[in-house]
Amino acid sequence: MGAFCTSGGFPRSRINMKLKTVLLVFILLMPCFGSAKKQPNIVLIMADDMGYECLGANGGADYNTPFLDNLAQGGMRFEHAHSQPICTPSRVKIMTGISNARNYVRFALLDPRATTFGNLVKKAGYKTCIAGKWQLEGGFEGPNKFGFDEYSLWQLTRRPSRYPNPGLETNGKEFNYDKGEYGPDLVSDYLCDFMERNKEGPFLAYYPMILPHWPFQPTPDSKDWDPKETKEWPKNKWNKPHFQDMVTYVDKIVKKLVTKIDDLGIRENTLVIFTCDNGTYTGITSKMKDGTIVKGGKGSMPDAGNRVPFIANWPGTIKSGQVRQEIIDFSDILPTLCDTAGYEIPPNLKIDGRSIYPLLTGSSYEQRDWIYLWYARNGGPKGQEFTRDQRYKLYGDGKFYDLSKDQLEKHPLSQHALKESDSIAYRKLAKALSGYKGIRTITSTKLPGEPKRKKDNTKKK
Ligand SMILES: [Ca+2]
Repeated sequence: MGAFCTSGGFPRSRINMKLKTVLLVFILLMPCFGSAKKQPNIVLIMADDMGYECLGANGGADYNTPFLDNLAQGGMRFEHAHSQPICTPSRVKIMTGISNARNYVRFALLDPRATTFGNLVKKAGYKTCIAGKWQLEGGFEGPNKFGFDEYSLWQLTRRPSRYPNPGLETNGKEFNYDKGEYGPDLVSDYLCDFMERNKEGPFLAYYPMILPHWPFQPTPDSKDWDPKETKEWPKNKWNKPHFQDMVTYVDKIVKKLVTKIDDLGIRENTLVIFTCDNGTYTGITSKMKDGTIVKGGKGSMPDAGNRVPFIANWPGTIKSGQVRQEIIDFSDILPTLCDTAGYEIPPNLKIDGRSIYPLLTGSSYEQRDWIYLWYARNGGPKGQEFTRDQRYKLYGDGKFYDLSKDQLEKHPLSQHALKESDSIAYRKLAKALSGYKGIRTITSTKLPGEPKRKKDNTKKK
């Protein structure tokens, strides 16, 4: 508009000069803008009840996980990653970056006062979505309050079937499916759609999978799949072949998501993490390629309960073919995601985790000497606890193990007859453990101001 060109009464030649100068500065700065690091997308996938032994890349012999094995080969695979022994404790820890000792209330609840990686990464400008299993209360608004713009979840407001013909809650509405749909297909379709709509990024897609948790029953790829099935199978029908089919389906869905990321042309700007919330169901026994037999240890403190698969893949940023021995803990995920997003965690959150972003990206990383785990399924004042490194483990009750010789923890070492190397480890872990003395201040399974609960659902068998 002419009015703009002559506003302020400047002669036209002076304005032209100014415009030229501005243009020149802009052109000079262009390369800087062009090369500015784009915030990467983050896809965090967490299987449900799929222990370390269920991954071929970890040496598992009973499962077919070709895509996950390739994903590990193309990036980083960790041999010492630890979750909590069951669902809610792990979900709370991974989402908040804080030890259960400090913020765990009870099973199937995420404290409404908690801050999650969804809340933080959103502040860094990310679009956020969660799909899969919720089981953390909070109603239709829960996922939004915890920082997720969108969701498609099982077990948010009710507990219908999760596999064939499931019921889901998607963005404030309940949906009931009855045309042979499979829950894991639906929630992963939602995530693919979310990524497509937000391919310009940055986005966070958090996928706490529904699979391969019991009930062990046919997937759409099983010979005996019945699209008319509406029930979750009772325990007496569960079997290992169906569990194996379900693990194969986990692999298939991860492939679907990563292929989608490829097709969108954003693979090199997307960090993909695959892990699991706890060990395998106790009724499943698996063989390793070296002949070792592993009994599922869900709900327990030894490795079979909380040592989990962990893969990080990011072509062009994470060097391929790495197998890492650093020990990592579920509280490390939140700071890692914040670091990836370039978001500084407010110090008042008092995170227990340590970011592994420098390790992923090949920068200098000060590895953990130990991790700490506190666990009580139903909350309350007292829990089991241990500190450990890759080899040694010391429990709060004083039991001390050398896992390199005794992974099943059958033979505690006598503290009075320790070899020098055992003794050094013992002192280190005892000192770490003493740092957590008195840390548990949550003594009730009720939230402050919460009305009397009817029946505690955790008492259900
Ligand atoms: Ca679980």
